[in-house]
Amino acid sequence: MRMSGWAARIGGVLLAAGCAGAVLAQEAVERVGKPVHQGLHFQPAASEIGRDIHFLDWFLIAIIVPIVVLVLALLVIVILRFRAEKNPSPARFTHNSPLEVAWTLGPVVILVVIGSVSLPILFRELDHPTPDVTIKVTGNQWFWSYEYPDEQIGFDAFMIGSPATGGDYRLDEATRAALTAAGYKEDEFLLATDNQVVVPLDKVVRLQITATDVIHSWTIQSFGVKMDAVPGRLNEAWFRAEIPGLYFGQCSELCGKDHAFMPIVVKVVSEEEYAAWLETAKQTMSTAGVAPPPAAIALAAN
Ligand SMILES: [Cu+2]
Repeated sequence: MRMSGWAARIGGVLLAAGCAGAVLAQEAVERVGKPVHQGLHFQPAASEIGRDIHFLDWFLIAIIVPIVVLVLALLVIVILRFRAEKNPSPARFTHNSPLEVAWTLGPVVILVVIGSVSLPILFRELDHPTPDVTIKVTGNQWFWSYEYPDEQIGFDAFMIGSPATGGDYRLDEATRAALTAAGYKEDEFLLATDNQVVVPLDKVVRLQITATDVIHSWTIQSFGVKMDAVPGRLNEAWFRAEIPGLYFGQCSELCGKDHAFMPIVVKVVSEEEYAAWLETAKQTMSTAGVAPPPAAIALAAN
Protein backbone atom coordinates (compact mmCIF):
# COMPACT_ATOMS: atom_id res chain seq x y z
CA MET A 1 0.00 0.00 0.00
CA ARG A 2 1.57 3.28 -1.11
CA MET A 3 0.38 5.87 1.30
CA SER A 4 2.56 8.78 0.39
CA GLY A 5 0.05 10.39 -1.97
CA TRP A 6 -2.87 10.87 0.34
CA ALA A 7 -0.67 11.18 3.42
CA ALA A 8 1.14 13.99 1.63
CA ARG A 9 -2.10 15.68 0.66
CA ILE A 10 -3.61 15.48 4.14
CA GLY A 11 -0.27 16.50 5.66
CA GLY A 12 -0.04 19.40 3.24
CA VAL A 13 -3.52 20.63 4.14
CA LEU A 14 -2.74 20.36 7.86
CA LEU A 15 0.56 22.14 7.32
CA ALA A 16 -1.05 24.90 5.30
CA ALA A 17 -3.75 25.35 7.92
CA GLY A 18 -1.29 25.32 10.80
CA CYS A 19 1.24 27.66 9.31
CA ALA A 20 -0.83 30.06 7.26
CA GLY A 21 -0.52 32.73 9.91
CA ALA A 22 3.08 32.18 10.87
CA VAL A 23 4.76 31.74 7.51
CA LEU A 24 3.46 34.86 5.82
CA ALA A 25 6.08 37.11 7.33
CA GLN A 26 9.21 37.33 5.21
CA GLU A 27 11.57 36.34 7.99
CA ALA A 28 9.55 33.18 8.75
CA VAL A 29 9.76 32.13 5.10
CA GLU A 30 13.52 32.35 5.32
CA ARG A 31 13.75 30.45 8.60
CA VAL A 32 11.59 27.46 7.85
CA GLY A 33 12.78 25.12 10.54
CA LYS A 34 13.14 27.42 13.50
CA PRO A 35 11.57 27.00 16.92
CA VAL A 36 8.95 29.66 17.60
CA HIS A 37 8.08 31.16 20.95
CA GLN A 38 5.24 29.20 22.60
CA GLY A 39 5.05 26.97 19.53
CA LEU A 40 2.97 23.88 20.31
CA HIS A 41 3.28 21.53 17.38
CA PHE A 42 6.08 20.39 15.08
CA GLN A 43 8.11 22.82 13.06
CA PRO A 44 6.80 22.99 9.47
CA ALA A 45 7.57 19.88 7.44
CA ALA A 46 9.86 20.40 4.48
CA SER A 47 10.18 16.87 3.11
CA GLU A 48 7.88 14.02 2.20
CA ILE A 49 8.96 12.02 5.25
CA GLY A 50 8.45 15.10 7.43
CA ARG A 51 4.89 15.45 6.13
CA ASP A 52 4.25 11.74 6.63
CA ILE A 53 5.42 12.00 10.24
CA HIS A 54 3.10 14.96 10.85
CA PHE A 55 0.24 13.03 9.28
CA LEU A 56 1.01 10.00 11.46
CA ASP A 57 0.95 12.21 14.53
CA TRP A 58 -2.51 13.57 13.70
CA PHE A 59 -3.70 10.11 12.74
CA LEU A 60 -2.65 8.70 16.13
CA ILE A 61 -4.21 11.63 17.98
CA ALA A 62 -7.47 10.94 16.09
CA ILE A 63 -7.38 7.37 17.41
CA ILE A 64 -6.14 8.16 20.91
CA VAL A 65 -8.61 10.93 21.74
CA PRO A 66 -11.78 8.84 21.26
CA ILE A 67 -10.22 6.01 23.33
CA VAL A 68 -9.37 8.41 26.16
CA VAL A 69 -12.88 9.92 26.02
CA LEU A 70 -14.48 6.44 26.02
CA VAL A 71 -12.45 5.23 29.02
CA LEU A 72 -13.14 8.46 30.89
CA ALA A 73 -16.87 8.19 30.14
CA LEU A 74 -16.95 4.55 31.34
CA LEU A 75 -15.17 5.55 34.54
CA VAL A 76 -17.62 8.37 35.18
CA ILE A 77 -20.60 6.07 34.51
CA VAL A 78 -19.23 3.42 36.87
CA ILE A 79 -18.48 5.98 39.57
CA LEU A 80 -21.93 7.55 39.35
CA ARG A 81 -24.17 4.54 38.76
CA PHE A 82 -22.42 1.66 40.46
CA ARG A 83 -20.93 3.17 43.59
CA ALA A 84 -21.89 1.40 46.88
CA GLU A 85 -24.36 4.12 47.79
CA LYS A 86 -26.36 3.74 44.57
CA ASN A 87 -25.81 0.04 44.04
CA PRO A 88 -25.60 -1.68 47.44
CA SER A 89 -25.85 -5.27 46.09
CA PRO A 90 -23.47 -5.57 43.11
CA ALA A 91 -23.82 -8.24 40.42
CA ARG A 92 -21.72 -11.37 41.06
CA PHE A 93 -21.12 -12.64 37.51
CA THR A 94 -17.49 -13.13 36.41
CA HIS A 95 -17.74 -13.73 32.66
CA ASN A 96 -19.33 -12.08 29.69
CA SER A 97 -18.19 -13.74 26.48
CA PRO A 98 -19.40 -11.14 23.93
CA LEU A 99 -17.78 -8.36 25.97
CA GLU A 100 -14.48 -10.26 26.31
CA VAL A 101 -14.37 -10.99 22.57
CA ALA A 102 -15.08 -7.32 21.86
CA TRP A 103 -12.37 -5.94 24.13
CA THR A 104 -9.85 -8.40 22.72
CA LEU A 105 -10.69 -7.92 19.05
CA GLY A 106 -11.13 -4.13 19.31
CA PRO A 107 -7.52 -3.42 20.34
CA VAL A 108 -6.23 -5.97 17.80
CA VAL A 109 -8.04 -4.15 14.99
CA ILE A 110 -6.81 -0.77 16.26
CA LEU A 111 -3.19 -2.00 16.39
CA VAL A 112 -3.42 -3.53 12.91
CA VAL A 113 -4.78 -0.22 11.55
CA ILE A 114 -2.01 1.76 13.28
CA GLY A 115 0.63 -0.68 12.03
CA SER A 116 -0.63 -0.60 8.47
CA VAL A 117 -0.26 3.18 8.42
CA SER A 118 2.91 3.64 10.47
CA LEU A 119 5.05 0.79 9.16
CA PRO A 120 5.07 2.01 5.51
CA ILE A 121 6.28 5.40 6.77
CA LEU A 122 8.98 3.80 8.91
CA PHE A 123 10.09 1.63 5.99
CA ARG A 124 10.15 4.62 3.64
CA GLU A 125 12.58 6.36 5.99
CA LEU A 126 14.91 3.40 5.48
CA ASP A 127 14.25 3.09 1.75
CA HIS A 128 16.98 5.33 0.36
CA PRO A 129 16.50 6.72 -3.14
CA THR A 130 19.61 7.15 -5.29
CA PRO A 131 21.42 10.09 -3.70
CA ASP A 132 22.35 13.29 -5.53
CA VAL A 133 24.53 14.55 -2.69
CA THR A 134 26.34 12.55 -0.03
CA ILE A 135 27.37 14.17 3.23
CA LYS A 136 29.31 12.46 5.98
CA VAL A 137 28.30 13.76 9.37
CA THR A 138 30.54 13.16 12.38
CA GLY A 139 29.54 13.99 15.93
CA ASN A 140 32.26 15.15 18.30
CA GLN A 141 32.23 16.45 21.85
CA TRP A 142 30.89 19.13 21.20
CA PHE A 143 30.59 20.08 17.57
CA TRP A 144 29.72 18.50 14.25
CA SER A 145 32.12 17.77 11.39
CA TYR A 146 30.89 17.50 7.81
CA GLU A 147 32.44 16.07 4.68
CA TYR A 148 31.20 16.11 1.10
CA PRO A 149 33.33 13.17 -0.05
CA ASP A 150 32.40 13.54 -3.73
CA GLU A 151 33.44 17.19 -3.68
CA GLN A 152 36.46 16.84 -1.38
CA ILE A 153 35.08 19.41 0.99
CA GLY A 154 35.19 19.17 4.76
CA PHE A 155 34.58 21.52 7.66
CA ASP A 156 33.63 21.70 11.33
CA ALA A 157 30.55 23.53 12.55
CA PHE A 158 30.82 25.14 15.97
CA MET A 159 28.11 27.01 17.78
CA ILE A 160 28.69 30.74 17.54
CA GLY A 161 29.60 31.79 21.07
CA SER A 162 31.28 28.46 21.96
CA PRO A 163 34.89 28.51 23.19
CA ALA A 164 36.08 27.37 19.75
CA THR A 165 34.70 30.61 18.31
CA GLY A 166 36.15 32.71 21.13
CA GLY A 167 33.06 32.82 23.33
CA ASP A 168 32.03 31.27 26.62
CA TYR A 169 28.45 30.24 25.83
CA ARG A 170 27.10 33.65 26.80
CA LEU A 171 25.33 36.15 24.62
CA ASP A 172 27.83 38.92 25.14
CA GLU A 173 28.72 41.80 22.82
CA ALA A 174 31.30 39.81 20.88
CA THR A 175 28.85 36.94 20.30
CA ARG A 176 26.11 39.38 19.26
CA ALA A 177 28.50 40.89 16.72
CA ALA A 178 29.51 37.45 15.46
CA LEU A 179 25.86 36.44 15.03
CA THR A 180 25.05 39.59 13.08
CA ALA A 181 28.16 39.24 10.95
CA ALA A 182 27.13 35.68 10.03
CA GLY A 183 23.61 36.82 9.10
CA TYR A 184 21.83 35.40 12.14
CA LYS A 185 19.26 37.04 14.36
CA GLU A 186 19.91 37.48 18.05
CA ASP A 187 17.31 34.91 19.07
CA GLU A 188 19.17 32.33 17.01
CA PHE A 189 21.93 32.27 19.62
CA LEU A 190 22.44 28.64 20.77
CA LEU A 191 21.20 27.47 17.34
CA ALA A 192 23.57 29.33 15.01
CA THR A 193 26.79 27.71 13.80
CA ASP A 194 29.84 29.27 12.21
CA ASN A 195 29.69 26.93 9.19
CA GLN A 196 26.42 25.70 7.70
CA VAL A 197 25.59 22.54 5.84
CA VAL A 198 24.45 23.68 2.38
CA VAL A 199 22.25 21.41 0.28
CA PRO A 200 20.39 21.88 -3.01
CA LEU A 201 16.62 22.12 -3.16
CA ASP A 202 14.63 19.04 -4.25
CA LYS A 203 17.66 16.76 -4.38
CA VAL A 204 18.14 13.54 -2.48
CA VAL A 205 20.72 14.09 0.23
CA ARG A 206 22.25 10.98 1.76
CA LEU A 207 23.71 11.39 5.23
CA GLN A 208 26.32 9.00 6.52
CA ILE A 209 26.39 9.57 10.23
CA THR A 210 28.99 8.52 12.78
CA ALA A 211 30.84 9.86 15.82
CA THR A 212 34.37 10.01 17.14
CA ASP A 213 33.85 9.76 20.89
CA VAL A 214 30.40 9.11 22.37
CA ILE A 215 26.92 8.73 20.89
CA HIS A 216 25.41 11.91 19.47
CA SER A 217 22.28 12.29 17.35
CA TRP A 218 21.84 14.41 14.24
CA THR A 219 18.43 15.85 13.62
CA ILE A 220 16.54 18.36 11.55
CA GLN A 221 12.95 18.09 12.60
CA SER A 222 11.47 19.64 9.44
CA PHE A 223 13.11 16.97 7.28
CA GLY A 224 11.89 14.16 9.54
CA VAL A 225 15.48 13.08 10.15
CA LYS A 226 16.86 11.97 13.49
CA MET A 227 19.69 9.49 13.48
CA ASP A 228 22.11 8.41 16.18
CA ALA A 229 25.78 9.07 15.52
CA VAL A 230 27.55 6.06 17.03
CA PRO A 231 31.34 5.67 17.23
CA GLY A 232 32.54 2.82 15.02
CA ARG A 233 29.29 2.58 13.14
CA LEU A 234 28.03 4.29 9.99
CA ASN A 235 24.33 5.07 10.08
CA GLU A 236 22.47 6.37 7.06
CA ALA A 237 19.58 8.76 6.68
CA TRP A 238 18.20 10.75 3.80
CA PHE A 239 15.99 13.69 2.98
CA ARG A 240 14.83 15.76 0.03
CA ALA A 241 14.20 19.32 1.15
CA GLU A 242 11.26 20.94 -0.63
CA ILE A 243 11.37 24.47 0.77
CA PRO A 244 14.42 26.73 0.53
CA GLY A 245 15.46 28.27 3.81
CA LEU A 246 17.41 27.89 6.99
CA TYR A 247 16.80 24.89 9.23
CA PHE A 248 17.93 24.43 12.79
CA GLY A 249 18.51 21.29 14.80
CA GLN A 250 20.41 20.22 17.89
CA CYS A 251 22.31 17.17 19.05
CA SER A 252 19.57 14.90 20.36
CA GLU A 253 21.50 12.36 22.38
CA LEU A 254 22.86 13.44 25.75
CA CYS A 255 26.59 13.43 25.02
CA GLY A 256 28.36 15.22 27.83
CA LYS A 257 28.51 18.55 29.58
CA ASP A 258 28.25 20.69 26.46
CA HIS A 259 25.57 18.61 24.76
CA ALA A 260 23.34 21.67 24.62
CA PHE A 261 25.92 23.59 22.60
CA MET A 262 26.33 21.59 19.40
CA PRO A 263 23.55 22.88 17.15
CA ILE A 264 22.98 21.99 13.51
CA VAL A 265 22.22 24.44 10.72
CA VAL A 266 21.23 23.34 7.22
CA LYS A 267 20.74 25.85 4.45
CA VAL A 268 18.59 24.72 1.51
CA VAL A 269 19.35 26.70 -1.63
CA SER A 270 18.66 26.55 -5.36
CA GLU A 271 20.85 24.37 -7.54
CA GLU A 272 22.68 27.43 -8.91
CA GLU A 273 23.38 28.77 -5.44
CA TYR A 274 24.56 25.32 -4.38
CA ALA A 275 26.96 25.11 -7.33
CA ALA A 276 28.30 28.57 -6.48
CA TRP A 277 28.72 27.57 -2.82
CA LEU A 278 30.59 24.40 -3.90
CA GLU A 279 33.01 26.50 -5.92
CA THR A 280 33.80 28.74 -2.95
CA ALA A 281 33.90 25.84 -0.51
CA LYS A 282 36.38 23.98 -2.71
CA GLN A 283 38.70 26.96 -2.35
CA THR A 284 38.31 27.42 1.39
CA MET A 285 37.35 24.00 2.79
CA SER A 286 39.13 21.59 0.50
CA THR A 287 40.11 18.19 1.86
CA ALA A 288 42.02 17.33 -1.32
CA GLY A 289 45.56 16.44 -0.39
CA VAL A 290 44.72 16.20 3.31
CA ALA A 291 46.05 12.95 4.76
CA PRO A 292 43.29 10.73 6.14
CA PRO A 293 43.42 10.14 9.91
CA PRO A 294 45.44 7.08 11.07
CA ALA A 295 42.28 5.10 11.88
CA ALA A 296 41.07 5.49 8.31
CA ILE A 297 44.40 4.27 6.95
CA ALA A 298 44.30 1.20 9.20
CA LEU A 299 40.77 0.39 8.06
CA ALA A 300 41.69 0.83 4.39
CA ALA A 301 44.67 -1.52 4.79
CA ASN A 302 42.55 -4.36 6.17
CU1 LIG B 1 26.21 15.46 20.97
